Order: sequence, then C-alpha cells, then structure tokens
Amino acid sequence: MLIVGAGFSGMYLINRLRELGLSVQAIEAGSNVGGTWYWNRYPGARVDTQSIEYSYSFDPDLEQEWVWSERYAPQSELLAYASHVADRFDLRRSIRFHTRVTAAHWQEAAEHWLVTLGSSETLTARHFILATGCLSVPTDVTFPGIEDYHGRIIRTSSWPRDGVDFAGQRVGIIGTGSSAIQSIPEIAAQAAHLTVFQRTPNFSTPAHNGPVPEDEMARWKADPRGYAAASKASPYGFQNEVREDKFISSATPEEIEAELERRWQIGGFRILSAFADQGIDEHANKIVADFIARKIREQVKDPVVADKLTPKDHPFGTKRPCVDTGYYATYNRENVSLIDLRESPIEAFTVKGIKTSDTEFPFDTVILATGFDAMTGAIERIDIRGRGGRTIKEAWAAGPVNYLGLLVAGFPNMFTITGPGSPSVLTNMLNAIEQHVEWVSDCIAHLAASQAGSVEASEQAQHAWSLHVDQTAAITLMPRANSWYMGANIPGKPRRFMPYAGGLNVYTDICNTVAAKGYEGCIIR
Ligand code: FAD
Ligand code: N01
Repeated sequence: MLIVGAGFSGMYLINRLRELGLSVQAIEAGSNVGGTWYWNRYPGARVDTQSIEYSYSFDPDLEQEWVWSERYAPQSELLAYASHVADRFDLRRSIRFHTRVTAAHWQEAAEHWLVTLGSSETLTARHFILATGCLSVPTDVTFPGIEDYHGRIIRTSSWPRDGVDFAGQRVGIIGTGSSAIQSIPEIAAQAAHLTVFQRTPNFSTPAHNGPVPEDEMARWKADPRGYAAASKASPYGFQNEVREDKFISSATPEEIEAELERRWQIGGFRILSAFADQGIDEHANKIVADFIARKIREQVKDPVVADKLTPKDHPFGTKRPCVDTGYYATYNRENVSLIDLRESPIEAFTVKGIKTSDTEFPFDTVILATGFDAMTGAIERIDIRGRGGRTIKEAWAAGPVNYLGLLVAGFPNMFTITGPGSPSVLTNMLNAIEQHVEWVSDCIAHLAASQAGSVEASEQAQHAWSLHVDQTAAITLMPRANSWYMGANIPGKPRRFMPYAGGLNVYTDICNTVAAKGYEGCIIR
C-alpha cells in the first residue's frame, strides 16, 4: 500500500489502513507531517473554516484532548495538531520524509504499481494512493528579468521556516488571493512600505477571529459527535446555516439587507449561503456582491482605492472567497500602496525591483502569492502510467475525468484523495478527507475479502460521473469565473470546472450507495 503525501489525507490513510492490518508506506517530499500547514508559513496563515470543524473526528479521545485556542487556528497550531496526531497514532514510522515520488507504472502481469522515488529507487505496491493535495504545487509564474533581481524572492507557499523580518524593508507582493489577503495586513504592520500588485480583486469577508464563540463551543461540548455529524451532513462540510428555502427573488430589500448584515457580523463564510438563489441566479448574486462592495467602500477611505479593490469580473462565490482580518483597512495605512496591474502591467523585474508600464519600484523583498496548479498539478507532475502505458496526462488531456473523483478508468488500484470530481475544495477539507479515506479503506477491505486483485472505474461509469460533474457545475454560476477551480490560472490548462458542486452531503450518499451495491460502476477482477 503506497501513499503519496503526509498531510491530513496521508496521515489518516496510514492510521485507517493500518487498522485493517495492511502494510502501509507513505512517501512525503517535506521533512514532517502537515502538508499545507508544513509548507505555508507566511505571516497570517490560518484556516478560514472554524477549527472545531476543521479537525479530525474519527477518534473521540483525540477530539476531546485537543483544544483550539482560536475560532480560526493559525498555521503554527495546525502544524502542532498534525504533529500531535502523528505522535499519538505513531504515524511517523510509516512515513519516509524528504522523498519525492516521481513515477508510478502499472505492471499488468504482476498486478501492482512500480513506483519510482527520486531519480532511480523503486518500490512495488498493490495499491497506489494519491494524497498529494489539491493546493500543493505552486504555479511556476515568472517574469522577464526575474533572475537579475538582486533582492529576495519568497513564495507564500514555501515560506522560510525561520520566518522573515520585514522591519525597515520595502516589500512588494504580487497577487491578491487568500494567501495575499491573509499576509498583507501582517506584512504592512512590519515593513517600511508595502506595494500590492493586484491583477484581479477578490471578495473577502471578515473573519471576526477570537475565541470560539461561547454558544458554538457549548453546542460542540454538549454533543461533539452530533456536531461533527451535522457538519458532515451539510453541503459544505461545515455548518453555515445553508438556506435552501429562502430566495432573494421572493424576499423584500429589508429582509435581504438584514440577513446579509447578520451574516456579515458573524463573519467567515456565513454570507455564502444566505439565500438559495445567490449561487445560481445572476441577479440574486449581484445583490450580495453589491452588499459586499458597499462594505469594501465603508472600510477603505480612498474611494478610488476602494473601487479598485471591488471585484467586477466574477459573481460572488465563483472564485474561492477570502476571509480576512483587517485586509481592506490596511489600504488606509500610509505605508501601503495598491498598483492595479490592469492599468499598468508588470513589464519586467529589474536589478532593483519591479518595472510596470509606468513606474519602477525598488524592493528589498518581493513576495509571490501567485497561487497553485490546483487539483491536478501534483498528480500530473508524477509520471503515472496505467494500462497499456497510457499516462495520466493523456487521460486528462481535455481536463480531469474519473469516477466519483476517486478512481480513473485504466488506472487500476489507484485512488485520488479529494481529487477533481469530488466536493473537495468546495468544502471543509477535513471532512472531505475523512469521507474519502473511509471509502477508499472500505473498498480495499472489500477487495481483500473477495480476494480480488484490482479495482478500477469502468469507462461508462467514468463518463456518466464526469458528465454529472459538468452538468452540476453548469447549474451554478461557478463556471463563469476565471478561477483556479476552472484551471484558468494556468496557461494551457484545459478549462473544466474540477470540483463536484453537488455538496458533500449529496456526494457522500452517492458514494455510500455505490459501495452498498458492491462498488457499482467499478470493475473488480
Ligand atoms: P496537503 O496538505 O497539500 O498535503 C499533500 C502532501 O503531499 C504535501 O505535504 C506534499 O509535500 C506531498 N506531496 C505531493 N506530491 C508529492 C510527491 N510527488 N512525492 C512526495 N510527496 C508529495 N481547506 C479547508 O478546508 N479550510 C481551510 O481553511 C483551508 N485553508 C488553507 C490554507 C492554505 C494556505 C492552503 C494552501 C490550503 C488551505 N486549505 C483549506 C486546503 C488544504 O490544502 C486542505 O485543508 C488540507 O490541508 C489538504 O490536506 P492533504 O493532505 O489532502 O494535502
Ligand atoms: O492563490 P490564488 P492563493 N501576475 O490563486 C495573482 C487556499 N487558501 O495562494 O486572479 C500578476 O487565489 C492572481 O491574479 P488573477 C484557498 O482555497 C486558503 O492566494 O489570476 N498576478 C491572484 O490574485 C485559495 O483559494 C487560505 O488575476 C498574478 C493571485 O496571484 C487557494 O488556497 C489561505 C500572476 C493568486 O491567488 C489559493 O490561494 C491561502 C501574474 N503573472 C490559501 N499570476 C485561507 O484563508 C497569479 N497572479 C484558509
């Protein structure tokens, strides 16, 4: 059993598969567990899903012994949690760190995978499980002249482990996604000057971080199992007061305003599910977007800057919304400036800094908060070859296709955890991970019990599922944005809405039904 990755997916897989009595080996490129929380150490990095929900719930004792200090835990605490879980379940003895999986070739006769580590070492494994993360490979964005720049360049996604002292520095940051929106207020508070290079503004709502709210904590304490179950049984994998019965089209302006304001005051993602039609109806969505635009104007003193920070090219929720602590107010600081790259694009890096079409900016440090080759990036960077030597890149040339986001036709005994075609990044990932790990483990146990050598998706099941994923996305406004969900942030990447937009609850029911029907749609030999 070979697992690639030792983030929260790989860690739970090790534990679960060991419980089945299977021999497990995980391979991790980093030097420790934690995945996302091991790599992304930029200032301000924290979850934007409430920590009491963004936790494992497979072990009641673990649940009780770990107490989160804040509603949205910081990266350091998330990494400490990952480390605690690794110690508690003795996971590290099954993980080989500092090692990258570079290739995996299915061996037809032997019915196993031949897996290459680094440049030459090989291992064999009957099952090959990709727990490689949806947001683990940074984009390889580059700029002319970047190699001539004499200052320091740092990516948010591989932040130096010993931190960075920005005191007295002139700092530039490229990007205004979640990573930038979390780090900008913190860097601005330290640096002499911070220049933000924005190509496209994003919607961001306030975190209102602090201790876990008392009513929420009381509900969790009264029934932690029930609390976790309720999160898992919701479309987002966290409790967000999803209103499937309340429509903007039939509400009065006063009702809409009151509801949006109430949710804004709670903070986080709460405003994402205020009305059932905001994600599917352009007019309804515009009302929510206008409400947020007004909130941006209220926070930013300079109306020109506020206007530049207001998204106009995509409906709210169609790119992953950001959650911030003081992001917009940061632009009221004397030492922060916003450069709109639509008005003055970056032409090149120079020895001293960055040159746009009208100005040269000298910087001591430039931060690239330029995002990830999401969902397929880490998988396609491995030379994976299935039946007949067909590569995963060939199979996914027109965008990722698979069955349930878990199995790919022609790639036997290969599973993807929170891969494309599953709810994954549209949900609280901890719950999406637990659901996938449990389904995969049960499937492997089923194979063992029936003495079968392999499982893979049938072409028909894969086709039907991929069509369902496309059709579900098409009901929503999601495909309208140039988002990483669509692969639009990577030049040449096929445009296909990658996650499954049907909700974690609906998806879990489908997966359970498939399993109950003897893994319907799978070829088991
Ligand atoms: P990862 O944590 O990405 O771990 C994958 C691991 O696989 C990595 O350690 C990587 O080094 C390793 N790996 C990949 N390829 C190879 C290879 N070829 N060989 C060896 N090792 C390899 N989700 C939420 O639900 N809520 C949040 O608030 C949230 N916040 C986030 C904040 C940031 C900054 C980012 C980047 C993501 C966030 N996410 C959030 C998504 C987050 O990725 C998931 O919640 C979760 O941590 C994913 O766990 P994972 O184990 O599946 O993947
Ligand atoms: O990346 P992004 P991220 N020139 O892709 C810009 C999760 N996450 O790391 O939109 C100039 O969102 C790009 O501009 P544009 C979360 O799922 C969660 O911030 O392409 N700019 C954009 O502004 C999130 O969605 C948290 O026009 C360039 C930015 O870089 C996902 O990870 C925190 C450029 C990239 O934004 C990714 O977030 C962090 C170029 N050549 C991450 N190329 C939480 O809060 C790119 N950009 C929990």
